[in-house]
Amino acid sequence: MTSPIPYDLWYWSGIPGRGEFVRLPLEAAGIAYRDRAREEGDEAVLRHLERMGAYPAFAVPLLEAEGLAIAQTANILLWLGERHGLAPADTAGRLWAHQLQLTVADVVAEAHATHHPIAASLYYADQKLEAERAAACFRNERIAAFLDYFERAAGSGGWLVGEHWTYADTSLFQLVEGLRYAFPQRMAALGGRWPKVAAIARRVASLPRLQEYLASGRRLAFNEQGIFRHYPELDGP
Ligand SMILES: N[C@@H](CCC(=O)N[C@@H](CS)C(=O)NCC(=O)O)C(=O)O
Repeated sequence: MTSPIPYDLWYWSGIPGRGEFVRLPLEAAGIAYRDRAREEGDEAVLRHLERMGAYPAFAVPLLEAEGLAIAQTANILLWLGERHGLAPADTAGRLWAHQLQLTVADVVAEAHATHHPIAASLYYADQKLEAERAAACFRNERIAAFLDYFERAAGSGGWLVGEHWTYADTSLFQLVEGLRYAFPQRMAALGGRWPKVAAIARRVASLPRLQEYLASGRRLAFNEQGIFRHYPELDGP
């Protein structure tokens, strides 16, 4: 069921970033939304965050929908899951999808820390040596630890949770895409280690509305301003 009034998504206009974890289920479910920074520029995001009244958000993504202002990616998805049936309705299933999303968020934070291990406010060039050490650990230990986990966690119905796609699946897709972009050599070296994860990612990309979205100009390419960045010196087999 789609709201007659498009939702407002606030997220930086030039990167897929954490906003993409919200865009994907909106797009896959055909839920109308306005990508406000892409219409009005990133300054509008800053102005909006400064002017929020009750329930201010510290950072984007921020989704405003049906009188609510919801921040924190996993929180937004928890709400979308409940409101639009993009996750199981029962407590155990709802918490399971949320738990998987929080784990995706952990990987996202670690992936960001590979190129910004000291501080997000410093340039990459100013923390390059530390980044090389952080990226080596992430590449050699953490990618496999997390994806082994998602492989174990995947259900028998062809998706992470239950018999239908949920926001956990769209997030896993985006995570795998991001890791492939940032660490192509390492991901290739790990090859077919995660057949269920790879199948879920393929299934997500084949969802009819997502096929259309992924081929459209609305889909932002990964780049070196975002969370998943490809710096050849941070990759390796
Ligand atoms: N835990 C938050 C993290 C939000 C976050 O760090 N957003 C970034 C963009 S991806 C940001 O705008 N950060 C500004 C800041 O931390 O000052 C979430 O998952 O939504």
